[in-house]
Amino acid sequence: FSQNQWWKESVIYQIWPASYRDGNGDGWGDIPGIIPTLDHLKNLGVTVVWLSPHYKSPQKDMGYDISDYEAVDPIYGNMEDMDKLIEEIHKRGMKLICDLVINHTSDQHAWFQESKSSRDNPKRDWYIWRDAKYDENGKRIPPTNWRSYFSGSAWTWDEQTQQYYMRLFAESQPDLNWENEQTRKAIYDSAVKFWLDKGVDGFRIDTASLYSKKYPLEDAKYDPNKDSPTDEFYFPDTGLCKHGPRIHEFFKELNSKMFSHYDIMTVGEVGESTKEDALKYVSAKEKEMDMMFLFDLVQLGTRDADKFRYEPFTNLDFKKAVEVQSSFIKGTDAWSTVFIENHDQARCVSKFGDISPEFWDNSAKMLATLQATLTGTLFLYQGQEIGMTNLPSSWGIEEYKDIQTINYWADFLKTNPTEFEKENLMKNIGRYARDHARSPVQWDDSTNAGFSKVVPWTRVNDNYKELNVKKQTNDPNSVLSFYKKALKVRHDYSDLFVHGEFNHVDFANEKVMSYTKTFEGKTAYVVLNLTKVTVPFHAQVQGDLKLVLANTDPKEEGSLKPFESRVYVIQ
Ligand code: TEU
Repeated sequence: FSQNQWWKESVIYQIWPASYRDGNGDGWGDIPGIIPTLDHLKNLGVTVVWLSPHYKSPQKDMGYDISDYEAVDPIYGNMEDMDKLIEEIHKRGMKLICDLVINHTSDQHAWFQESKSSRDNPKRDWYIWRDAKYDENGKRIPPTNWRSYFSGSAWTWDEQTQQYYMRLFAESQPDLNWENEQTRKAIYDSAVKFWLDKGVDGFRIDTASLYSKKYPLEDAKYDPNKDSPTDEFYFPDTGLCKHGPRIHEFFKELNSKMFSHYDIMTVGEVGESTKEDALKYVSAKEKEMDMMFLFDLVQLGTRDADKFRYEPFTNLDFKKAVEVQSSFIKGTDAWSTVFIENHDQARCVSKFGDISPEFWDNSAKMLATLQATLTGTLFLYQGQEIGMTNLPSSWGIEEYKDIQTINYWADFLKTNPTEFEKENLMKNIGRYARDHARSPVQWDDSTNAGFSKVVPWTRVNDNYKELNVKKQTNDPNSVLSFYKKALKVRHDYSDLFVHGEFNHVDFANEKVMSYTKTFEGKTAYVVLNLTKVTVPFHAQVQGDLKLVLANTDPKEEGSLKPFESRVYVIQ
C-alpha cells in the first residue's frame, strides 16, 4: 500500500484532555499528564494520537469554543508543553492529529469581539448578523426558525448593535461567515497553518458539513406530524442546513491551499449523509479530505440533536448500521473510518453490550473484536480499551456537566413536567448524555482513580476500584489485554481487516452477527453473539477455518456462549 497513505492502517486513539490525566494536580487533565502514558498507548498498538481541543477557550463547550487558535489553554499547559508532546510522540514513531474547530469560534475570540463592537466594524461580516423579524403581534423574533444543537433558537440577540448573530451550538459559539474570503484566509492561517508548521500530522475536522449556509437564509419547513423538516437540506430536529451549496468549494480550497502542502491526514466529522453526499467529501479524486465519520452506528437509539428522545433498536438495526459504514466505499476510490465511541457518545459496552458483572467482560471483548475487524481507519476513545462504562444510573442530574445536557434539562423543566416525565428523561440522559464519555479515565484503584491527586472537576465513576488500567495491565485475560491481542491480529492481517471487503453472512439472524472480510482471494470469517444467551451456531462458510482470535475458549462446536466472539482466517 502506498507509503503516503500511512493513515489507512493507523490505530488512532482519541484523548479528550480534561478527563485523561492530571499532571499538575489541579483536578483537570492536561498535556503534561499525557506524556508519561505514551508508552502505554504505543504498547497497546496505537500509532496516532488525536487530541481534542487544547486551544485557549472559556470551556463553555469544553474547548470546542476557541478564543485563540494559536494559544494553549492554561488548564492544559502552555506552548512548550505542546511542543514537547509533539516531540515525544514523534520520538516514538507515532503521530499527532489535532481538532480543527472552524465552524464557529468562542464569543471571546478577538475576531468576534471586534465584530460585535459596532455594525460598521471591518470584521462585522466575519460572523453572520441579521436584523430581527417581528411576528403578527409585533414581538421580536429571530431571522429563521432554526434550532440550536444545544436547545433554543440558533440565533442570539445583541442589545448593543440591535441585531441577531447565528450560532448553531451555544450562545457563546458564534458561527463564522465562510462566505467572506478574508475570514477564510484568517481561519486557514491561524487554525490550520500555524499547527501544521509546528509539525502536527493532521486534523479531525469538527462539524464539517455545516460551514456553508444556504442563502438567502430561510425558515426550515416542518412536517407537523413528524416534528422534522420536510426539506432534505435540513437536519431533523434542529432544521439547520447541512452540506450547503458551497461546502465542497470550501473544502477544495482548504485542501489546495493548506492540506495538500503537508504529509498529513484529515478526517471530517460529517455525520448524517447519504452515500452520494458522503462520497463528495471523501472520494480521493475530489481532493477534499481523506476520510469521514458516519454516525449510523453510534446514533442508534438516539437522534443527532435530540439524543434524549430514546428510540429502541434491534440487533438487525445494529447489523445494518455496521454495513452502511463498512460498505459505502465499495467500488469507489474513497476511504472510511471505524469507531464506536467518542467524546459525544455513550460508552459502547453500556449501549451495545451488557454491564452486569456476568457479561461486562465478554461483551466489551466482543465489541473489541468487531472494531478490530472492520474496514477503514480505526479510532478508539480513551477508556474504551478498558471497557469503561456509562455513569451510574443512581447519579442525579447535578453530576452532569455538559452544556447539551444542562440546556436540555433546563428547557424541559420549563414545560412543568410530571415526576414520571422527569424520571423518563433522566433515564434517557442516563443512556446517551455526552457526560458518559467524559468521566475521568480510571488509571488505578487509588483515590480519584489515579487521575488526579485532588478532587477532579467531574466525578470519577463509582466502579474505578474494580475497573482500571493498572488492574487490567497485570491481567492477561483483561479487556485491555484483549484489545492488545485484537489490534495485533488487525495488524497481522491488515489486508483482510483494514482493507478487505465486508459482507454479512446470514443477515437475517437476529442473535448472531457474522461476516466475511475478503481481499484478493483471501477470506476471514468473524462471528459475534450479540446476546446474553447461548445460541446455536454452525460455521456457514467453506474452507479450513483457522481461529486467530476468540474471547472465550471455544470448546463447544454447535453453540456460542453469551457475547462470544471468534475470528477465523480461511486457509
Ligand atoms: O459535534 C458536532 C455535532 O454535530 C453534534 O451534533 C454532535 O453530534 C452532538 O453533540 C452529539 O450529541 C462537534 C463536537 O464533537 C462536539 O463536542 C461539539 O460540542 C460540537 O461539535 C460543537 O463544536
